[in-house]
Amino acid sequence: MNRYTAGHQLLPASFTRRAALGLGLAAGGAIALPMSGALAAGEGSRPGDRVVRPQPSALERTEREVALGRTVSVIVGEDTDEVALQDLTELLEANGCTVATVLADDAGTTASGTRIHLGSPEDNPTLPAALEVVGVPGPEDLAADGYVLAAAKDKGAVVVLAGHDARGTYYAVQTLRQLLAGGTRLPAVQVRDEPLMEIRGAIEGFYGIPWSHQSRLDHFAFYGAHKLNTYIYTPKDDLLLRSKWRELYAGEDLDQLAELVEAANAHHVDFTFALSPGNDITYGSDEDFEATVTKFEQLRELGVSSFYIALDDIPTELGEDDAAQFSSLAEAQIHYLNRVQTDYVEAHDLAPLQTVPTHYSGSDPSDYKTEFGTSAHPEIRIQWTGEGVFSPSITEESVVTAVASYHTEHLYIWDNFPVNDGRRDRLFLNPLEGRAPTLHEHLAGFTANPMIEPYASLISLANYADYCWNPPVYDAEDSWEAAVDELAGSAPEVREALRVFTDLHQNWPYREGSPSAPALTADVESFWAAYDEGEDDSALVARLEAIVDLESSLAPMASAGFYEDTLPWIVAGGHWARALLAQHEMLLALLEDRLEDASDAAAEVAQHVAAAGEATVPDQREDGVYKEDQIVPSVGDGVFEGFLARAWEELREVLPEDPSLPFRGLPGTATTTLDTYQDYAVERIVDGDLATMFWSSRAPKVDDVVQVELDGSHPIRAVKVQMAGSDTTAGDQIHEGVLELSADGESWEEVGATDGTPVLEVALDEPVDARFGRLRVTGKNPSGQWVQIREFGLAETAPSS
Ligand code: LTM
Repeated sequence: MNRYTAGHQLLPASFTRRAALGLGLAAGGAIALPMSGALAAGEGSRPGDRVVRPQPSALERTEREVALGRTVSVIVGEDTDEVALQDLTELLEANGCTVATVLADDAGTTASGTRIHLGSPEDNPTLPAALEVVGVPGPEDLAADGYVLAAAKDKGAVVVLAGHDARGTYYAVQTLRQLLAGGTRLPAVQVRDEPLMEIRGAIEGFYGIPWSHQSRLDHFAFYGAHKLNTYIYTPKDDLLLRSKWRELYAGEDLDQLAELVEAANAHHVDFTFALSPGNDITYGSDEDFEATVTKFEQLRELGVSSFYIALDDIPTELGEDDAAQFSSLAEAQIHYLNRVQTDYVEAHDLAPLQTVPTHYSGSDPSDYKTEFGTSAHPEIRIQWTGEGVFSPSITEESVVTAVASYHTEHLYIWDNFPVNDGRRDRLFLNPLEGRAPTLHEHLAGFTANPMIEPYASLISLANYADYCWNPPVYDAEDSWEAAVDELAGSAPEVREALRVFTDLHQNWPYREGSPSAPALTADVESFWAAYDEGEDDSALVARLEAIVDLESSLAPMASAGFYEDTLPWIVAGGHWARALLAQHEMLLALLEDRLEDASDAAAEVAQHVAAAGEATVPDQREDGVYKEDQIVPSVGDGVFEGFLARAWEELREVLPEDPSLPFRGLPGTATTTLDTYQDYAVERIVDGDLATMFWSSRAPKVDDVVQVELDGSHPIRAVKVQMAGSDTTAGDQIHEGVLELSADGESWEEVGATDGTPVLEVALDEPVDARFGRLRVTGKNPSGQWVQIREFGLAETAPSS
């Protein structure tokens, strides 16, 4: 049982992610502090407990807790960070204190009640004496963003919130908030804390609907509270960043950018503006350099002091003018970047220029990387995505190699997690894993490329906050549990419901062996084990009912945005669960030999599956036009489909002619000329399981084939090929191909052709004697899309669905 759920279990089978994965409760990545009377031994953390996250680099116990009392004087210098002061005042007032702000010069005469000394050594002259009173060294030796928090009794309570700098001061207040946990008693601890990574945050760098203005504002507040300090603005489908990058912002767009910059500053988040001119820039052109700095000037006037040129996903051939001036892409790009760095960034005393190169993954040296790295101005910050575009793990070894290959001292990670622009039907709600605990020794930091759904991305961003601050102690499971609880709010039943939901979105397809809906899978497996013994197992039904209920049980979540973002998936999950509940009825009826009831229940399934297959997720493509209801939300990582397939087999055995039975191909073996991505082997297209698939690792070429061979020749009347992630949304598939049958594998008869949809289904009036069926590529895929095939079946009877 998980410590957050003690006494509140909804489901008979333990439903937490940790439990579902068979993990014990390891030491956490945060510190839960026992408070006098607040926690009984072994009870663990619950709402109101004092947990400091990200885990501080040093937190020591002191002799006794300190009560703040009702009257508090906050002593500040003239230049003490205003945001920190405002946050602190609001925090104390919300916790029931009366607060007065006292300037350092007046502290001796005016301060009364508890004295809280707030600021950095540079802005608050009362700090040295106050630090002596509380008996701790100051924050001068800490890294940027570090702080000291300590308290003592000295004719009343004295508290020091001393930042190494303004942001550190603000972070000291965030830690105080966690320590007070809604009250006015400071636990018996002192904190000396600093981040191990300098850059910690997000890069809004995905394709698809850019985040809403409100969600960005909410993100900045979340980042501030979680000590994330970076946000890079570069949504691929903001047309004024890419296709129309030379145009300036105007009207509401400009007003909103101004508000964003202000809000980011208010939460001590560095707002970086990243332009993507690479699709049509002439690197050596004075006009394009002027267009770049004119655009940057517009943002600088709004208060932006950090700029970025994104060179990812652009042509690798130089245009005519550049080809005449430069001998390589890297040379041309560096000419341009260095010019921006020296003539613009340095001229205005801005933060060093940042960039992502065109070749941004893989650690091995290449001509491009060597030229890019050795010629780049040494101050330019360079992003890298790891060994792959998506990197299941990032090891110290590959980072060290990448640092050498790019010849830079300023490498930091563009981490393509949890981004879902390549799988817009999916949510990735699994924890951040696989980043080595020592990367801070070689890197400046991480920016996560999040999902198109901003609030659904907050789970992983909380993980990044914990990881980047203190990688050696990062505990993915612990951090994940805390993030889920935070978004759910304090109600135990909502926390439980959110775990039921997140369980359905745990699979990250870019990591081999990533679990699929682990708690649901466990219940499904128990169900089948019992069924094979002629018994029912109620845990699965309880879970399915909980999934049906999610639309109402998650509505009161603390994060309303998360609920709204994920509603299409919540609703689709309900339809799947209803389909399985109907099948459960069918299976029970089969067990009890009530064949008519079984058939009736089976007839109900199709309507729920059809409802689950409706496109309800909006989308936006290169034209920048937002469209409702474009994508079918994918829920359950294929486990619902797997259950369905097995249940149909049970029905088929007893009632082989039942009209509800779906199409099923004859047994066969599969081969392909395409290369295979990870373990998405081609045999999966004939395993009868729609939850598994073949995935190519490249775009198909003309005459590539995917082929199925039967055990011998059969009179074939129907063929069905199910490509892409679902039957209703086009994606990775063979876009241009013909379906052919053959008795000998040599002479082929064309019986159908693709039409751009993911399902190719052919019913033949006259049967064709065939041992082989193949889909042969006849044209290129758009945008170099790869190929996914879930099932490829040849049958002697026409499909009924
Ligand atoms: O990863 C980089 C540097 N660029 C793009 C991203 O914009 C995109 O979001 C991800 C994930 O699809 N892949 C990229 O190549």
